[in-house]
Amino acid sequence: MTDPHDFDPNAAATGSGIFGLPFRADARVRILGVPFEATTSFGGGTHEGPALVLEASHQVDLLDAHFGPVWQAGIVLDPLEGETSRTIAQLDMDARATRDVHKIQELSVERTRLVEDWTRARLDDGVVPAILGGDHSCPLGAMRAAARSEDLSILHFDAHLDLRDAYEGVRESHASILRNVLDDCPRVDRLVQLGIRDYCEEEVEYARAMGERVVVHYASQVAARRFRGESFGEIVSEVMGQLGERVWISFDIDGLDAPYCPGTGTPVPGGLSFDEACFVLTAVRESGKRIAGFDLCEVAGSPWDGNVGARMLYKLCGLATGGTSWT
Ligand SMILES: [Mn+2]
Repeated sequence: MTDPHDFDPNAAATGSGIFGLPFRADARVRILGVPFEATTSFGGGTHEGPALVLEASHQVDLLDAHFGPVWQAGIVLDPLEGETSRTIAQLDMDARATRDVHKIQELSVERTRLVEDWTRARLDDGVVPAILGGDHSCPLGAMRAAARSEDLSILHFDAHLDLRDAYEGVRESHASILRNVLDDCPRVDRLVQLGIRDYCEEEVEYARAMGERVVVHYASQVAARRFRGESFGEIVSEVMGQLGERVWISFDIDGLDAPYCPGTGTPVPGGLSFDEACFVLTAVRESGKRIAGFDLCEVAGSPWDGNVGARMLYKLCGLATGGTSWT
């Protein structure tokens, strides 16, 4: 195959690229694997997330149920042995080898700088940047780059608020990511959180103190509204109204119910089903919002975890490129 546009989407995946796709210089989505998990508190393995998702991606059928032939837009995962991912992998190894929180923080800051530089270059190129973690501290630099000169709303799927001031002494922790984004990025006008069901007092108070800038849809409240007869569609319409016109999607896989992500660092029962999460993504598309970029984090463990992660990644690519269903 010489011209990557001649790619046959009906054949079994043969290429080694993500989703079995050939490399395309004109790909509209560029993904950076960030194999970093220095601050994962319980259950390791998220530094292997990019490799796990890459391997599982070869079994994803390319005509997506919600977003159609997403592959046509071109999706490229920067090589995991490429310079940026390799440097980050080394930082991750150094960070996991030490118990010194100052050292972990220092290495995390360097990781964030690399991610920020990479993302800024992709935005300058006019392609959609995507971060594939790694733990949820990984996309901080990406959101900073995306919110540098334009307003940005963040749609955040997670079991956790991730609004801690610092966690285990490390500012750039997975449990502090959204607080860091709010602190570092004045142009982030809105944070809307879904799937939330595991948090501490400090975080709930912080979210409240943020006023309209932070909207939390606690899973328990969403469930109660549905039990009383409101439809999920009505609730999702409300969520769309809370987001600005330009959106970053930050997707911690543990926003999904635990059976979809048993190997993730901190699985929590309850939360979104796969179908519900897909419904939210299609609502974002239908609302006509612009996707600035996205991240998918905390995928770890078994081939099943990789499978779910790869399928969600493909849908996120579909949303980012405006794909629509064929059925
Ligand atoms: Mn989480």
